Amino acid sequence: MKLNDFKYDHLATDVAALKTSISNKLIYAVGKDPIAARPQDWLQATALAVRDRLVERWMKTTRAQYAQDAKRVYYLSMEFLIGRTFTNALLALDIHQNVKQALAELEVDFDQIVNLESDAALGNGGLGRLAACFLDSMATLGVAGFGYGIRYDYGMFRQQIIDGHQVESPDYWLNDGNPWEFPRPEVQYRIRFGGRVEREGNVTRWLDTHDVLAMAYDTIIPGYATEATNTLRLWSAKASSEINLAAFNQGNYFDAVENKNHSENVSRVLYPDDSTLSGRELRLRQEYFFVAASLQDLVRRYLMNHTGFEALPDHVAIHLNDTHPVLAIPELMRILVDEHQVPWAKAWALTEKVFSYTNHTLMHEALETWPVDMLGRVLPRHLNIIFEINADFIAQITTRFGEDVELMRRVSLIDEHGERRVRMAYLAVVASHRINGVSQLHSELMKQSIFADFARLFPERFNNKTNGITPRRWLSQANPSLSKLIDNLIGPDWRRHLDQLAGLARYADDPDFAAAFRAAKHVNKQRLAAWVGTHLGVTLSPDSLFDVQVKRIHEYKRQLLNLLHVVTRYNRILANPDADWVPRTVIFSGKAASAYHMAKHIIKLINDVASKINHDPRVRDRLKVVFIPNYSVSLAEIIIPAADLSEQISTAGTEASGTGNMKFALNGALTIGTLDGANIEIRDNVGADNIFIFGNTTQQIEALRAHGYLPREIYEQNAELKLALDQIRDGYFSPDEPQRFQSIFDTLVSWGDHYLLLSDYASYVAAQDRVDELYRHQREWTRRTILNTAGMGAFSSDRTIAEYAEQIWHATPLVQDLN
Ligand code: 26V
Repeated sequence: MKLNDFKYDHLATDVAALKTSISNKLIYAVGKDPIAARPQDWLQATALAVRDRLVERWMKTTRAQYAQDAKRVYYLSMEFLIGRTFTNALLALDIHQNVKQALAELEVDFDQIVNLESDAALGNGGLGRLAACFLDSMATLGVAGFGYGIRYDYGMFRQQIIDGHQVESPDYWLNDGNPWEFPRPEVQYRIRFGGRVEREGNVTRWLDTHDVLAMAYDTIIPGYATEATNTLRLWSAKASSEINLAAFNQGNYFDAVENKNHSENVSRVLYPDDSTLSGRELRLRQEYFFVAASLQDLVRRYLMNHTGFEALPDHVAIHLNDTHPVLAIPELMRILVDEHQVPWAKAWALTEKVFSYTNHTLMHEALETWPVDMLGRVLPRHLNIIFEINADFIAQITTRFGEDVELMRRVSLIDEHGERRVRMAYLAVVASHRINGVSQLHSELMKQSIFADFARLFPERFNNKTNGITPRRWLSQANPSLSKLIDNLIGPDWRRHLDQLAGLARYADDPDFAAAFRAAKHVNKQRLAAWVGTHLGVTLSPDSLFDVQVKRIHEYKRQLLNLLHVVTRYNRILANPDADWVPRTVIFSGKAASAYHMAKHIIKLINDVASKINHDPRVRDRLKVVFIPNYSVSLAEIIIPAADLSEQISTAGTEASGTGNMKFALNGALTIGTLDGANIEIRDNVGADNIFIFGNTTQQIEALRAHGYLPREIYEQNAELKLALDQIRDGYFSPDEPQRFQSIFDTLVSWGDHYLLLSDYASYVAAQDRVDELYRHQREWTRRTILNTAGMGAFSSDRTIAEYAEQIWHATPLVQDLN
């Protein structure tokens, strides 16, 4: 058929057209009579109607990419923490009002159906959410970016709090279907595992493998205020032979499908532990599974209009989001050398130009290494290739530095202490032309610590790209009341040019604007209070100061330090009930990895402290503590805009960047924080007077550790701290089981206090006193919150992506002429 003959409806976005589309979808796609349709059916129908309106731009973008032979950026990530898509799509199409109106005319409650959408929670925390913000910004900037990852059947577990304990249950997010994805059964690749390697002269063959199929599912990623529209392609495992026919014919139906189930397990569930590497074989198989599918896919796309691989780095950039996709490196070498007979040295030169890598943590427990034995069993050819890369690298070092055996041992891709293991981060560094950290501090520490030798070997490769967040989701969508206020003052373009928020600064002293800013915050606090009232049956006063710490529960993030302040405040209130207290609501939310016992114990302690304080009649409205269960992207969108105070209190040198810190400050919360990660850059941008900085610096922390840190002395010398810790130890908060929190006491007082909470306690409590003092002066408080929002322009992920595109990927945005 000629393209000219091809006709389809160009879909309008006025209310009448939307009404017709939604009605058609309900009847013809969902198959429901409007009389019988449930809200869930209306959501499905509306989502499909909205999705249709994205498809046209999507196809135009794909054509433009081909026409311009654009350089594609492939962002490989084990995690994409997308959250909900519906309102995001409405914003991209600028049809929020019209859809709301169309639904109203159909007598459907817009807010009700919005809240029925389940989150795509295909990520643990910061790293996965960053990947989602980056997709949004790549599309918005017109970078030809593709996300590649895994379509987990089960995302991040659901957290319930039962009797104060975290209880996990599976997150089957696909229960109601996923209207945003397009299954692509025609896009399937064979993924090989196991087997053996055979060499014949120059030819290497990988034989007798056990195969799984990877099938593509595409999700549209719309840009904002542009027609540019990208793709997130997620892979789902399918058994390579549906059923075992021999078993089936003998009537063994269960045996017949067993192999199918086994193969398909590879994309079954997201690993929910982001604090330690458990080294499980299934995780390794997941990593290879999605990397191998993605590389076959992108090589096929490249070869569609290029011959030979000479030009590969001009058209392909592959970004490794942490080490999880690092097997892409030996996989590309295998494709080039074994399948396309590119000479090894040539293949390596291409590989180095194509790859770049971001490190997201310095925590030793989270750095990936895989046992050589396991890797050899699962991926024998890749292990050979890694050994060969290592041999070349060590030879290169020898040429440059002579036979420095210590150096070789330190930088080898193989850790030879005990069981031999492959160091994935080193492999990433050796193969990437650019390596970045995620804040200025983190990028410096990375060069001084885990990659010190490599920073000397390849100084030109190391650079910083401070994280950012998408203002579309994290201000425009999450905070309509503040967004409207900003629109009225400076117009709507800040959504695309966040620097324009600087224009708010000159209104910081304007009493009318300050009152409106405060009112917007109040609306958000009421919204959260209503949510908590409905879901948890706890009454919160929007007039109290909302003090919020939401993030994964981890010892280094120091939720316990926050809790020590809470207990201290409680004791002070009891000791001095008639003083003029600033009422506070302290809000926690976050998940603990299921195997991380201390983190789960911290959750129990938070809940026990909350229950004691909230039920103590002497406290009344002066202090409330709540733990909000099942933290998620969509909960963050309600919690963060309601915060007055943002808790960013990690031990200096441990939080690589943080991105929650940015979301809070953008939404007009003041930060109480350490000089860690991006907090430092937030201080520089919002002004040191407008943030509560406390605690030891990275250098001071290092010095304390080096000179024998003695937490017990601090405990003995600080009466308020001692009281709080003794109460925790003696069962004051756990009368039903007085010993319950002995181990938390011991961790801090007797076993070294690894994250130095006690060394920062006094300074933290003093900072909290300054918070109270300022909050009493509402005008001054509000002035500073305005200056926070105004100062956050630099933390748009658009800025971050522009830097990546220019300095790492060398990818110029598409020329967008789609009309
Ligand atoms: C680590 C691991 C380790 C073992 C296997 C499973 C697994 C899964 C995820 C992770 C991720 C840990 C790294 C991470 O999330 N880092 C966070 O990255 C954010 C974005 O750059 C940054 O803002 C946070 O400070 C950093 O903790």
